[in-house]
Amino acid sequence: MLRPQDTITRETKRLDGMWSFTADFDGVGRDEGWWRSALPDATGMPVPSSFNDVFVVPRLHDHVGDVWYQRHVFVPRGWAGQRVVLRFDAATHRAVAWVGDTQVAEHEGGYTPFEADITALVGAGEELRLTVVVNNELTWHSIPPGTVEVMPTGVRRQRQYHDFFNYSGLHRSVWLYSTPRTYVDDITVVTDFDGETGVVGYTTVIARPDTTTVRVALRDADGREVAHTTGGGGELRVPGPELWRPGRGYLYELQVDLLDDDALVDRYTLPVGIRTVRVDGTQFLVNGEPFYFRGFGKHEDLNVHGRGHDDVAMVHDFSLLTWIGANSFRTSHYPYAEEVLDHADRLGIVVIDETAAVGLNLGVGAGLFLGGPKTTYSEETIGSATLEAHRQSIKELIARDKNHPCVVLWSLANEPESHTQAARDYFEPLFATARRADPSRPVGFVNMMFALPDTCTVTGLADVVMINRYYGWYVEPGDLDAAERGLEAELSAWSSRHGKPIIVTEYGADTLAGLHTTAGSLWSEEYQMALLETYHRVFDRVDAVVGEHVWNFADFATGPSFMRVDGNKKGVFTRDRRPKMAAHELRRRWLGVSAPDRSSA
Ligand code: BDP
Repeated sequence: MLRPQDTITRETKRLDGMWSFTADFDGVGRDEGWWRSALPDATGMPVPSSFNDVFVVPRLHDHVGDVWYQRHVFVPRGWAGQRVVLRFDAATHRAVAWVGDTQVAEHEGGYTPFEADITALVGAGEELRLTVVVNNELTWHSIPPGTVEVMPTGVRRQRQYHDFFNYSGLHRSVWLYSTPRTYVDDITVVTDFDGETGVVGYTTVIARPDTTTVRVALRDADGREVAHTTGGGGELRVPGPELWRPGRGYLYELQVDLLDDDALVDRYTLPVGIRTVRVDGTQFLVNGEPFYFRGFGKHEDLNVHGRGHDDVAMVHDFSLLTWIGANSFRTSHYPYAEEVLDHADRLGIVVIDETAAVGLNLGVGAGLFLGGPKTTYSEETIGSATLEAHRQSIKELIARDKNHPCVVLWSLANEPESHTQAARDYFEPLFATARRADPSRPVGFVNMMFALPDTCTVTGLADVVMINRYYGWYVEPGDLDAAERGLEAELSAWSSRHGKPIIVTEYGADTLAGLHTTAGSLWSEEYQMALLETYHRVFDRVDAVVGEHVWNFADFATGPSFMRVDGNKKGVFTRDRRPKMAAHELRRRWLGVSAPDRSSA
């Protein structure tokens, strides 16, 4: 799905800023038709943001149900004769949108975009009323799953099976944009090499092709044309290309022109990085060279903003990644804003792109903390309806992110139950869906400790082994000798049993910034540092390990739990992005800079 874009034939209007907002505490808005007029008791709400933490209202912080957003917008006069589209970059977790009195869109899934062609409903120069209801309830049929409990007081409470706060709302930009009536609807680019020549394969989808022809041109970063051709699909060949490499995100620009005779009908431009990704034995190859992942699992999480996208915070996070010497991260545990992937493309930061399928494991959530059902895969829990939502989330993720050179690997789920035949049956069709949607990238999922090398039924479907391990924390807490032995034994077993590259996608320890102890006890900065050092010694001894992603980049908000003190504290940075001691240790390991260091490197 192409992003809105300004070109000679297209225009965008970003609808960010203050919207009218009402939380529907009584759940009456849909019956009362709130989209038909001004929202009752409305207040101002900034978009994008999570609605939860902007106000100091506990009831809103914990609200489970519908919230309503509304604003008026003018369709520019200059858009006469154009196609007009309304686009939401994300509405977490589902939404219905109206233009005036007419419903125009309905979407399930909180982290992928959706849009509606509203040309027939609006005229250029007219003002329209835009209303959207966003619902944040997690059920057995949603990705991620959860259950909603109605308390004796009538208050609805969300039970969830994942370890981060259920931030909700319009988390990303909303757009009105124009295209010509005949337009470029989609582009897919896959790059390869033929000897010293870069090959940019492309296909296009043209809406209402009529008598049009497609002309494509590829320009280098200085704007010089390096190749061109015509046709709805084909190949561009680039002798001696500048490659997109980890650490150096060189981007070409593909210009797709739609022509009627010689007249330009539509134009869309796409950044293109020429690179390959392949798994060979226990190696993960980028451009044919072994790549080692250094970095983090992250969250889109910030004080007050919640999960609302913010360019300032994003650029700062990337700056910290560079400072510490990270070359990659995982979009744990949901697709991140498209701006994030654009920036990773530009900087050459490698991304493991994950769906929002987290918590498909009742052995952990229900068994340990929540009570309730313990059979993960069943029609009463994670069943065929969940599978359909999951399949759709994979398709939408790949449709959105397929052209980003930074994305090298799809992660279909985080820590699902994966030691049973039911798990294998559930995941087989999902791997097939991902491979059909994108034959060019490796596919995997993130394994948790209940499924070991000889009992995991799903790893056989994956190209890489991604595992989260907490030796020295949840397992053998405080005993780093035992942790070292346990981790090494397990990694060696994964290596000999599966012969695939291993990325340790999570390892870490909760750490209270400022807590120092000579004994290096749990929760201290000393312990976090010692634990990371222990893991690193082991990683360096196991050849098949091709990546280390510390959990987590920064401290983040969670739901209430006796295991959490004001959120999850496994960050190497605090929530306001100050380094803990371990950050200096990572910088030493990843960049060779001795800690602490005051140079501007
Ligand atoms: C892992 C989960 C992650 C949690 C982490 C933790 O993948 O979402 O935040 O554990 O417990 O199991 O800190």
